[in-house]
Amino acid sequence: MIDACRVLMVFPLFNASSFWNYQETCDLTNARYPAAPLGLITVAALLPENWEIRLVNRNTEQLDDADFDWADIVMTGGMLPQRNDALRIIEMCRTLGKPVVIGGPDVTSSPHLYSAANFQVLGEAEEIMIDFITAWRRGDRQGVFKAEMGKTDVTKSPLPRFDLLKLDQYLHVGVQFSRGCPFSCEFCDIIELYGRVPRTKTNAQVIAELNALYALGYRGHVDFVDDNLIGNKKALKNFYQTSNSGRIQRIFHLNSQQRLQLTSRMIPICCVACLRQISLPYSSVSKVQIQSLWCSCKKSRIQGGAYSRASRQSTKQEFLLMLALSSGLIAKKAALLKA
Ligand code: B12
Ligand code: SF4
Repeated sequence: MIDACRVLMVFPLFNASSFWNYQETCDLTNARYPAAPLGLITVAALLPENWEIRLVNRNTEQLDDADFDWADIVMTGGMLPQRNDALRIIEMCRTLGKPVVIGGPDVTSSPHLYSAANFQVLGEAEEIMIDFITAWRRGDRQGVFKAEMGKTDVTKSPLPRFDLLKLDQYLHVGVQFSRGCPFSCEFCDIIELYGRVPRTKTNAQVIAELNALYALGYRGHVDFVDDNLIGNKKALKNFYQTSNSGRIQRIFHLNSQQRLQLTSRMIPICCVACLRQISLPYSSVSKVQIQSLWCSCKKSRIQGGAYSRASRQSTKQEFLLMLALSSGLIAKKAALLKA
């Protein structure tokens, strides 16, 4: 049995032209990249404790030959706009004779494009990483491991290894409450990757994640990276009400990306839980519709900034509406909720 193992985790570069790189915002705030690699640090937490792990994010730091020399194995992967660099990393590994494992949403969607990797871990890794570890310990040097889509029990998802991050390099750090979405927008991969039934972590799990960040000295923004945060409104409401009593809500600014299924009841709950900004991506709607939506938000005294851009995934228009929940509104809604 081979046990000790040095794992080099490499988060591939995003395509340079992406709107989501927020280059100017990063320049203004001295951040190197907006978001941290939550997928890889979750996988890191699934590896045996005695395996050594080094994480290099190609969007924030240099990857050197010395990193490869150190490693017994390389793990990489990400989403579609990282594909070019992920393939480059696989090529480097092949040239240097290092076994490479690829995982994440892009290889799950298009495994045939990544056939040069030694191992493919397809889908959510929580319940199948153990199969890879067993195979590696047995001496296997190639294999494909596939999770049943939408079935992974996220209540068993480990606390991500936030300690592997250089927290000052990011605009925000992701925390995930749920996976899966009950909707089926035609351009979106979510239901094929994570299924139609929202699966939520327990409140204790998410609070433990926020506390872990706090214990590491992190005081910045937390981004709730759910596919559809309000896919299971009952669970979310329960979570927000639980987190309301803790110190967390006063320390962190929680951001979230979600669809406008926010009922008038959900907005005050989000406010009380200290959710400061909500991004609402819309597809297949007209500019007139989005403007009228923005106006109605303003009437409710929610400050908004609207951005529009052409969708990369379909020929239809895609809009992003940012809602900033002001502190005055938060206080007012909090008082209303308590009354
Ligand atoms: C937060 C998020 C964003 C954020 C931040 C992104 C970032 N840099 O982290 C923002 C809003 C910026 C964003 C933007 C975009 N996103 Co996005 N995003 C997400 C979201 C909702 C969560 C990502 C996350 O943190 N997940 C939590 C972790 C734990 O899950 P995970 O990454 O899947 O990791 C698990 C497994 O995949 C696996 N795994 C992951 N990596 C690895 C590596 C190895 C080696 C192994 C073994 C396993 C493994 O193990 C993990 C545990 O199970 C996902 C959907 C999702 N549920 O993941 C979409 C998603 C990744 N995004 C997607 C897309 C398309 C985009 C955009 C292109 C959208 C657009 N039209 O502009 C842009 C591109 C961004 C860019 N910079 O160019 C797609 C990718 C599809 C694909 N097939 O690759 C997804 C899947 C959503 C969808 N609609 O289907 N995104
Ligand atoms: S609501 Fe969002 S996550 Fe759900 S299918 Fe539509 S775009 Fe995808």
